[in-house]
Amino acid sequence: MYRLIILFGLINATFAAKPIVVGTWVFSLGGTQSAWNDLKNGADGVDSLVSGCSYCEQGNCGLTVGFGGSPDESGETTLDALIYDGKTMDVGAVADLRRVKNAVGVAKHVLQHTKHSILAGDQATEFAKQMGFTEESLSTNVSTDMWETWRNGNCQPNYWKNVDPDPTQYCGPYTPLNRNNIRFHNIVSDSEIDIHLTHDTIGMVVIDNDDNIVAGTSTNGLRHKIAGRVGDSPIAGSGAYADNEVGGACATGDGDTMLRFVPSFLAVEEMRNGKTPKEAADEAIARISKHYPNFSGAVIAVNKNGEVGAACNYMVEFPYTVMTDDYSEPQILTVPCTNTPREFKGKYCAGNAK
Ligand code: SD4
Repeated sequence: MYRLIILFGLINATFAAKPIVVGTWVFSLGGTQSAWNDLKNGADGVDSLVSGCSYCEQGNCGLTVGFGGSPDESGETTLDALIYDGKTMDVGAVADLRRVKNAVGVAKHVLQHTKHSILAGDQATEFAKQMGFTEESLSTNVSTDMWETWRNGNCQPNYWKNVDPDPTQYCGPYTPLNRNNIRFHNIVSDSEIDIHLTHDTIGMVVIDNDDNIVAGTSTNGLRHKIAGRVGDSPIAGSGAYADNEVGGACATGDGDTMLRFVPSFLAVEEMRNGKTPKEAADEAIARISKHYPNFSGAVIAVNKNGEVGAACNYMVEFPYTVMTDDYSEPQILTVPCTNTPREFKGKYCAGNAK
């Protein structure tokens, strides 16, 4: 059994170790272990992070990372992934990747075999095939059932606004409302979508044996997203960010909202300016919740000394996993969230339910 450590506010005092692997949500335990094993076998930070996120992409982390989950409005599962190398300040990412399972592996090829930072959509698939990846369907019976249930339920919930027919009642295709009828707020806000069922991402920060810091993500995004939607996870500074001079950070949650605030970049910059990882994560979350108090999400920050902190909003608590030389197996830490809705109190958050 993994030990559950609840260290509200004491996290910085407890972990200050290198090398270190940190992952989002309880489901990252296996990924954190996989990254750690590779690190101890001499792998560098990039390869360790790829190992950890790939473990999740193989179907080991529930339905929100990798194939077989979060079908978009057309029924297809598409993937976003990012690697941010804090030594070279170089990025490899894929967005809206189709029909290739190992998204973070493709992101590594973008990092190491191109001068670009992000490749997207079908062209990312063509690139992946050139790099030797297999093209295969990312749908399963489960994702097909999910999609059919959604479709038969009048496509509820969905992410449209200011369109006709009324997206809160009907499926598309939609046309834009004429100017006079537009309501200047979200008809369907994030808080109306079931945040416990629609999303989760593996985010990871690794400090390797040479003190190099790498951060990254992998996700299949939001369930029922509009086809072509790209979230925060593959966006540098938003899904993840790293700088060997300071530390690394990664994020999970309502990506459409979070990417507007580049929270991983902000967390690292706050650490650069002297904040502890916990204070930096708090600031990154507070910057978003000031404008969107009902956004659901979390940020993990790790400084170059291997101190860890996390913060979250609109959940009960946020669990994440940490592995260092001090432990024989990855540990689960939990941090309480800001703006927890009263009706959530006493319930587990999404990552625990996996
Ligand atoms: C996204 N941020 O695509 C991802 C999903 C996620 O917890 O992390 N959910 O918006």
